[in-house]
Amino acid sequence: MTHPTSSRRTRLAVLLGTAAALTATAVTAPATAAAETPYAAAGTAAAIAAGTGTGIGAGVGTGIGPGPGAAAGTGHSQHAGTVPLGTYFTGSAYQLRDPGRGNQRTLDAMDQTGGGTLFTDPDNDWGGTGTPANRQSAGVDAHYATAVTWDFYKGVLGRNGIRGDGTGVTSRVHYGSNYPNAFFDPSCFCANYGDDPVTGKTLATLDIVGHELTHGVIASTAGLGSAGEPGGLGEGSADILGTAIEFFADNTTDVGDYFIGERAFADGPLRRMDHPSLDGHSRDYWSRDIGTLDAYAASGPARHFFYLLAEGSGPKEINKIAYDSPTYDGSKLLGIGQDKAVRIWYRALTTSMTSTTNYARARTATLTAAADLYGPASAEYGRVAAAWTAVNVR
Ligand SMILES: [Ca+2]
Ligand SMILES: [Ca+2]
Ligand SMILES: [Zn+2]
Repeated sequence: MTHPTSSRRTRLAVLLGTAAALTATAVTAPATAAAETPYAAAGTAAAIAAGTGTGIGAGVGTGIGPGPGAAAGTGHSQHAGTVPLGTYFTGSAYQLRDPGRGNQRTLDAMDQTGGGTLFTDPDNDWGGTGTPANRQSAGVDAHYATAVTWDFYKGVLGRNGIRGDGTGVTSRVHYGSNYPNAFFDPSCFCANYGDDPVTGKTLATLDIVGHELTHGVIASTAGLGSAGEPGGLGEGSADILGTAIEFFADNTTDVGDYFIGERAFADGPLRRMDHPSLDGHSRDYWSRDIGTLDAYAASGPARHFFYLLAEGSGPKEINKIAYDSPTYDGSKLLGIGQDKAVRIWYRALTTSMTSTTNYARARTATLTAAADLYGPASAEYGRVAAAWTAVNVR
């Protein structure tokens, strides 16, 4: 990637994940640039359909008069091709509401910053041809990615919803006007996604949805602050889980990668994990001043740690994308695979980290998690230590 433009820099700086952050952003950068922007294994698509499909839809129009209930829809998304959707049949129309996943709902914010209207459809086929010309299509992206996120957290990590209480979030698309950003608001337990003014496309991609909903997980677990090193670890956690969710989706249109937001913007990814500083903004390694930087720049070492732990250092091709991850001390690292790396990070996040966790304590937290999961004498434990050292956290 090339050097970021100043507008890009602005966007990086405003890509925040909380309501408070949004307020601050709205004050400093109003209507112009950015108001705010940020899953799945083989079988996810099938799982989504299987989890909600009861065959109710098939009875429509037979005169039998199928009752209300869960249904299996088909969505035409902007970023992820044709996808299955968990929907609800009221008896006369379908809603973008997923009874199989805590009644997660998706609303059209109608370019406003409050309220919203639940998407409905007469035949359970959503999104037209999957372009911004059809208002439903953005809703398809959000509803699908939110379902994948639910399935990832439940199926892989054993977490029952974002708060762990089985409740689904509300998603709002077409949030604001020319708002190329996204954020999670714990107060309404809702995630909001704008549209990129350049392309008109929604920001509700798999990795950004996974990122934002992970802010909801963080809010109900570690509670990492939004500034300093805890802020960097919070944004890093959201990128780490968001990336794992994108890989879990196993989507053939939005293929798994170690970039964040690569499908959301015309000018390429917002951030990357193998070599964070290539975005012109993020740090690759921990340094004493890192807590004085914005949370995105400060999240670089966390992202980089995760990449090194999962995939190792040096040149590597994954899903036909070339990476080359450096280390602070020139060390050569072997990865333990993304699945183990995610489990270690998630356990550390939900059992050890707190609002004030800094990088040094994150190292300790992940070592404890690796010892709990794989044993204190395991190769995994040793590689966690080596990956932190490789980003200068000792
Ligand atoms: Ca991708
Ligand atoms: Ca990505
Ligand atoms: Zn964020």
